[in-house]
Amino acid sequence: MILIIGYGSFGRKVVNYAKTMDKVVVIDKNASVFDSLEKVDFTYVIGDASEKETLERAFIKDADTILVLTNEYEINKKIAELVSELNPKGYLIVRGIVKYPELYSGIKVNKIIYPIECAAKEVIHEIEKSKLRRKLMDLEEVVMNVKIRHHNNISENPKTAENSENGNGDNKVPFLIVMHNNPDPDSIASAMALKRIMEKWGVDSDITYGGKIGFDENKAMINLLGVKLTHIEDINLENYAGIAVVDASSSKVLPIDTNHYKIDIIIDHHDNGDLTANYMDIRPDIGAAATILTEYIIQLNMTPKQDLATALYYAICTDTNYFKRKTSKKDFEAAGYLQDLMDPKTLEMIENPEMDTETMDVLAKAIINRKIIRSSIALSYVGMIKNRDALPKAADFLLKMEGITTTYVFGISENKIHISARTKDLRIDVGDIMKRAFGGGGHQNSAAASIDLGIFESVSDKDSLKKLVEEAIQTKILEAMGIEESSGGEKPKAEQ
Ligand SMILES: [Mn+2]
Repeated sequence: MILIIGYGSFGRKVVNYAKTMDKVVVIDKNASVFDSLEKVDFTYVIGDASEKETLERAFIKDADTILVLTNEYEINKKIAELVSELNPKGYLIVRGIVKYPELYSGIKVNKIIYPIECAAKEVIHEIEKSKLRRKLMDLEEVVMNVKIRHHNNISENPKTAENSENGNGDNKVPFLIVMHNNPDPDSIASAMALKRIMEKWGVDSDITYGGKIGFDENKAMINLLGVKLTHIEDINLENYAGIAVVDASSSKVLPIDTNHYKIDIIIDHHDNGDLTANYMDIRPDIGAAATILTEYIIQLNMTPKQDLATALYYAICTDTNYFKRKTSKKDFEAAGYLQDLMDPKTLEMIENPEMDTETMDVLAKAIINRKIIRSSIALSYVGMIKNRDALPKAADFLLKMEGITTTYVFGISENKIHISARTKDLRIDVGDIMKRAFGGGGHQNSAAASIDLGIFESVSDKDSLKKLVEEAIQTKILEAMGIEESSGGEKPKAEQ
């Protein structure tokens, strides 16, 4: 039972909510406050709650929660004292007054609430929402302006319009959404979301990318969710009136010449970008661009369909490394919202795609050919490879071996030696090692590099090539790690 003392304007509001939760008993000393009630759907007692008799009439001992809400602070204090005496186990909530922070000192009160503070916080929350609303109005305006520009282009240039009717439908679509090179789940999901938002406003868009779709998980995501992407090589940029960029704000990672093509929209969460646009929402404190787009979708009252919800959820998971990397409150909120809407079965299939036989071969070779240095470093040459994505997988895989904390896996593809490095040893920075040894790069725990095969290219004998490459790469790595080769190896064969 909830006992509420004080049926003024504030008490009344609280009673309205509380009666949906539990049985409610109300005390007020003024009988007239109950006069206006059309229907009495709670018990009330008329009397002075600072008197024991009144509280007993209101079954004080049965109350689980007691709220003291009158606006007379001295009386609230008196009541609180009496209540804590008569029902010491009840959860006691009292109305506080900012001016008298010490009012309830010495009384066992569980929670003091300040109605004005609560109202102010709610107002702040609304201000935040209005900012987002305003932002989305700006976004809509930019999108609509592109639509108009596109329409004018077609009417000014009837020849291209004709072409479009003759099967070349490209210029029927005003917007191009550009993802960064080698797009990751965050950029794919963000592009999907922006496309849906534009659709809501009646504007069509195509999604493009540069580089390639690496990783089986990303390929599975695109296939299972039916995402339509076009490679930049198959896109005629001149056909589009507007360009939007998601999950990127740096010209270095985009497949288009940003000096030549003006960007209309940038939505990103990376810092240090060099690009600008009419509409920019760049928030580096957020863990994933998908979080920003989820916020948009919620604000626009669009309930995302299962495919989009799954994509956005997976994007937030991967970009925050399942909430272990930089994750903001907003990322958790967005993921919480999406969790009810996404499809866990599809997600499971995306996260555990079937492995192709070549990747399995590379993993097998990485295990068989491994050389262990100083009992914790594994180096492995896997020979000729078709799919470079197998290297990071093999490097990850070797890291699971007992005692191994750092791995380097390398192989040859298209006249280059590719090296993938991983470590779980915090004292080792493989990003730095790859940079110093081969001019590569990456993070402390994962990095990669590629170098030209150079003079080795002329070596046609497989075994000699293996020996030469293995030796050259190993020497460079150990040198960059500051390990003297003669003292490091456990298999003498590896050191000759
Ligand atoms: Mn991202």
